[in-house]
Amino acid sequence: MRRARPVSRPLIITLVVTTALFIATHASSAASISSRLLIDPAGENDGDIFGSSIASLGDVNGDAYDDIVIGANFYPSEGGQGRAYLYFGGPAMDSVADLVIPAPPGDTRWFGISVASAGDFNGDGYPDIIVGARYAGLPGKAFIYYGAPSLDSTPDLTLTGEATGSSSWFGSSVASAGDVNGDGFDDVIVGAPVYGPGSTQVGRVYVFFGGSTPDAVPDRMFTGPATGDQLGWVVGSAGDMNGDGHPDVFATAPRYSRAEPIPVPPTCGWGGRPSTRSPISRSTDPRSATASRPPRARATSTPTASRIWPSPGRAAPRSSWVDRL
Ligand SMILES: [Ca+2]
Ligand SMILES: [Ca+2]
Ligand SMILES: [Ca+2]
Ligand SMILES: [Ca+2]
Repeated sequence: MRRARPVSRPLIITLVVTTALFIATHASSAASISSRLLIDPAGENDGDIFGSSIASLGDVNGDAYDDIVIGANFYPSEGGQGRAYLYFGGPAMDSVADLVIPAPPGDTRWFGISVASAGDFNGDGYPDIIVGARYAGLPGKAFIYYGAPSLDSTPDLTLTGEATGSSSWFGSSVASAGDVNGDGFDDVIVGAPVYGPGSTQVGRVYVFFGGSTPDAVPDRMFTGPATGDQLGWVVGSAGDMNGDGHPDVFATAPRYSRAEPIPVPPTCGWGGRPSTRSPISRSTDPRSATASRPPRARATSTPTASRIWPSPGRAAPRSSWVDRL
């Protein structure tokens, strides 16, 4: 099993101001941080919203230097399809994009509204890239590009939101989830914050398990419990919050209302781990607002799905959710 190459962790501070990227680096101690401009890429056109998203990718091309991706979801201008740009690190790095990723053919509006590392989704040793396009049709899409010394701008896997007859904004948020199910392949999480039959906008987030030949079928889904919650505005890896050796994930529901008649207050994330107990079907979980498809069978290491609820009397965050895979 090949894993992602370790990513160096220099102290890097990034600041995006309009179309300029400034990176401060070189730190021998917290008290002696100096800074200098490394690169300051700019968008191709006024109004293309270059810099609306940005992320570190790790070393996607295997040259031992970490790389970044920047989104411009209005490219060429407002109402356009969008673009994403890769900049390779290195001793001779510059502000010229090393790979321009155009919006894939078809209706892929707002391509680049979210960008992130996908971890090593296909387990080939190179970190991969995920780019969201929340107005790619009504459901929205997210595209995964595999890293390689000669990576290209053709998506290797396309993830599509659910068809409900209204927008779901699938791809508004994307992130690596880490290897939540412990199978040796990194996984991704995608948010669809306005998902909801009948435009209820409960929101839903999806976890897709990586693999040597991964598919585009979501392996876990978590749904906001009430109309207007918009679960999935922000998604990401939470590290290993509960110390069980498996990375956890989070998602936010910024429109959650305290006035909602929810019998148990929400908590804040999902913990990944291989199954050591009987799975709980969300379709029969009375706390689920929307029945979910049953988990896809895995040959090994099938996670479970059961929510972690706060202890009686313990205050719980109101803007996010906790659950356990
Ligand atoms: Ca690199
Ligand atoms: Ca990879
Ligand atoms: Ca995995
Ligand atoms: Ca954990």
